Amino acid sequence: MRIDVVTVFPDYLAALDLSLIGKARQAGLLDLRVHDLREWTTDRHRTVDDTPFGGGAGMVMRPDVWGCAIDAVLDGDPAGHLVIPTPSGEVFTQRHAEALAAEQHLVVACGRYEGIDARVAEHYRAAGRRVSEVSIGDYVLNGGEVAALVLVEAVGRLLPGVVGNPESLVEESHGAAGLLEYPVYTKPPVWDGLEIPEVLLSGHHARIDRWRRDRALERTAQRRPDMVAALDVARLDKHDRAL
Ligand code: 6GU
Repeated sequence: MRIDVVTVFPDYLAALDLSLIGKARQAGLLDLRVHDLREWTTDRHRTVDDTPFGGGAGMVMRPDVWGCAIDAVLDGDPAGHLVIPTPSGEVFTQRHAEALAAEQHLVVACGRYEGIDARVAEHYRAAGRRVSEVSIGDYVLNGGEVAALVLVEAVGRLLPGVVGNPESLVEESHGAAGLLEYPVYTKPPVWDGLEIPEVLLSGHHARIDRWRRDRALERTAQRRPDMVAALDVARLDKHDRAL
């Protein structure tokens, strides 16, 4: 997969050289290219923003500069999917990550200030392109760069070969079960006077599975009642329902 990120702060994305995503890039599983939006400015001051029509505080990013940048990184690729991080977007979930991981080419346009002139999204939609405006949660950041980091990591780890053991992707929170993950433990078996749940030492796989499912249900009910409400009742067993 190819991902182009366009930003006025390319250094913000340096973290994508590290860890699993950094390795995926080195291995050629992810072709990630970070670009400075100012490359596509034409004036002496390399201006990317201006005052909002209609008045109000802050600055808005100019559509002409963005149009040149996006056209350049789309590279004539009809498969290029434009992703615009914005607090006014749809809330980004694991379902969005899965859908984006199936794409061949993403272009992530990071806005700053009060955002990007709305005609940019409109222009690319009118041209028949897929455009996703996504928020990473109900709070406000100063720009789309941190959201781009979140997106690239959430999507990148789903690409074949990026996570060493694909089984790690099966049981996690926000996975197919629609539950948060159960609590996990490792050595030492006693730490600070705290023991691990005895069942995990039993070697009894059916009992361990049951215990984990109960804890996942319990945790989800406490922390995310919205996720419990969305569970498909037909897929719960009688133990689940008793909880
Ligand atoms: Cl994608 N951008 C900004 N600026 N703030 C946000 C966000 C994005 N998602 C949540 N808050």
